[in-house]
Amino acid sequence: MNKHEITQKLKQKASELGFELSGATPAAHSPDYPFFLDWLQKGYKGGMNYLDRRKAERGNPQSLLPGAKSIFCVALSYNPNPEHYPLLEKHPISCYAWGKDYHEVLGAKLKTLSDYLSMELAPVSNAKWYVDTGPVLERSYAAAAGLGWLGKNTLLLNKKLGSFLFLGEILTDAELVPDEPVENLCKTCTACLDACPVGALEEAGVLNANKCISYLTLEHRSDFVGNPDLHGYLAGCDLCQTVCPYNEKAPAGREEPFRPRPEILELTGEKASRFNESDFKNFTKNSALERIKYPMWKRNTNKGTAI
Ligand code: B12
Ligand code: SF4
Ligand code: SF4
Repeated sequence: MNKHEITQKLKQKASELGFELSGATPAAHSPDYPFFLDWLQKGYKGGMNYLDRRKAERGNPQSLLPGAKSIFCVALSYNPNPEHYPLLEKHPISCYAWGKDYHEVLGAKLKTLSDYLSMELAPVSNAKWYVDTGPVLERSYAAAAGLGWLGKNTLLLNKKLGSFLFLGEILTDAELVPDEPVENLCKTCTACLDACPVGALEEAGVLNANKCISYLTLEHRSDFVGNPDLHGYLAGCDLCQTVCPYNEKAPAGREEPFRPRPEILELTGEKASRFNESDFKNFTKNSALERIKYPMWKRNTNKGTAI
């Protein structure tokens, strides 16, 4: 099979698996890598030391898969249903964690896709897939592969589907036909910069994690320094996405497992603050929230919620 056929069949399979977007880009150093290094140097990573530890790999896909020629990027929408959209305004859990853990959902699909590539389409090739946790500049490669552009809130944003998208990718030593990046359509809009209540978006496309509610609730492991306002959030933050005009127009995601679990629909601030460790474990089981530790949850609930 030639590279055109392989790429076309891979895209078709990605679509059959439910991925709304897919595209390919060469497995080269990302031109955005210097921004990443600069970002680390400014201390904007907060306490996420894992970003520092594997920084050399993040800039070089060859170190992850020697001989890699292409990166096949995919996106899966978790944009809420219209009936659940009003929850975005007050729910203390960000909608990325309303349903099943996206690492599991995308991971299962990517494994199937990766096996299809390396066993059927290009049988002598090697492939490695990642969702979120690998040392890959996922947004930069997804943008290079034409899945969307990097919005001023730093999120990968697609004209039709918005930014409530999870990303994943397959590194492969098979050659794929690359896609072209798309135009950045943020233009003069500054809705996300204006909406961030804590000034975490220092400038367009630059997020300072030390101030970001998403970082503070999900990633900051110890007691808070000072008295940050979490604006009613207990886990994650959606404020710079809910205001984005492209999300307003985007269709709901089709993935059933991302719909809110009953425990999410029934959650109140009072319930959340009364969870003992075992309630908390049940509540977070199989969701992306499993990464939060109970002391972090208690710390966050002490700040209060809007419901
Ligand atoms: C660390 C991390 C975080 C940190 C830091 C976020 C950040 N903006 O950097 C925190 C904990 C705050 C976070 C929060 C969230 N995250 Co997060 N996170 C990551 C992770 C693991 C690494 C991102 C990273 O490297 N950041 C460092 C910065 C410098 O890199 P970058 O944002 O990718 O920026 C690139 C470009 O923008 C460009 N660039 C940077 N600055 C500039 C400046 C200029 C002028 C230019 C031209 C270019 C440029 O170069 C950079 C390097 O490639 C990725 C997974 C991955 N492996 O990539 C998920 C990821 C970015 N997160 C994701 C999600 C869903 C979220 C949340 C929505 C979760 C939530 N609801 O709370 C929020 C969104 C907050 C936000 N506005 O970004 C998704 C984003 C999907 C999408 N549509 O973009 C990812 C891709 C995970 C996934 N596989 O789906 N996250
Ligand atoms: S996730 Fe929330 S706190 Fe972080 S940049 Fe966006 S609006 Fe600001
Ligand atoms: S709110 Fe406006 S500036 Fe921010 S990402 Fe969306 S279109 Fe771009």
